[in-house]
Amino acid sequence: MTTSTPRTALITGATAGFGRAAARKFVDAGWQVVATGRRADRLDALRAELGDALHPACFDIRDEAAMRAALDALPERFRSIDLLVNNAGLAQGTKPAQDALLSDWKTMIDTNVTALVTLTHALLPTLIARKGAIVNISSTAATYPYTGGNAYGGTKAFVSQFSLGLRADLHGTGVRVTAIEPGMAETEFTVVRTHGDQAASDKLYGGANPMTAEDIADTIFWVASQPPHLNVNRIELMPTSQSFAGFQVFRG
Ligand code: NDP
Ligand code: 8X3
Repeated sequence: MTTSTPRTALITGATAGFGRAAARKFVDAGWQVVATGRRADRLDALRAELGDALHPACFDIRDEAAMRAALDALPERFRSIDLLVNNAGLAQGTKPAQDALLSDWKTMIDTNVTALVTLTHALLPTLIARKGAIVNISSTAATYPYTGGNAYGGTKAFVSQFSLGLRADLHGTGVRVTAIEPGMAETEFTVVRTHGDQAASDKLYGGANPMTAEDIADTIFWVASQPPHLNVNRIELMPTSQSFAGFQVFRG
């Protein structure tokens, strides 16, 4: 009988939404998963649900020292990371730039950009050694501006361009890099964006038949399941109910 060593994914933001659905998907498919997030109770519940193929790592991704301590504390069998899924992220606020809170902008940049590059930088040696892969969760907001999208769209444009830049730099290493750019998907995203307004979230998604967390988890898993000679550079996906509108014109 032969036994193969399971591959290991580190998935950030695994306490909700895409990240939690992805953790379930990968463990169900035989992977080991390091699942991160701030909510320890959610991570503990996921560990109870998925068993010892899941290692919970509880830290605020903006706290570099906590991130490094969590990586240093990984049990031996979870240290050989083959796949980094940079998923943790958020939008904060829906107001136009002139009415937005600077603190919201800084939270988005610290989480969606600074933390993402810090973790990626820390794991690059391991990923190169293992000819691994990076999947970065960007957004349609990276490409299509909308009112109130300001700094959020800026952070996601960074994620998409950073992904392409990583591809260029990692040329010849065997490390694959993908940016996934989803449109509207129902998760806790809008409750977080509105600082806790569940009614606003229900209104946004109500009747729209949005994508689900599982749709995105399936996409992440499909990307990770491609053969080593094939790199998916970027994927943009939307619910069928969502499309594009025109430019706005101000007449004074
Ligand atoms: P959720 O709010 O459901 O999940 C976000 C996850 O990110 C949670 O697990 C949360 O964990 C984690 N997270 C946020 N801030 C931090 C932090 N400071 N430290 C550690 N973890 C953090 O949203 P989604 O699943 O929808 O979002 C996942 C990603 O997908 C994000 O990058 C988002 O921008 C992107 N996206 C979402 C879309 C959507 O329509 N839903 C569309 C396109 C992109 P915790 O709170 O426990 O720390
Ligand atoms: C989330 C999608 O359209 O709310 O990244 O920006 S959107």
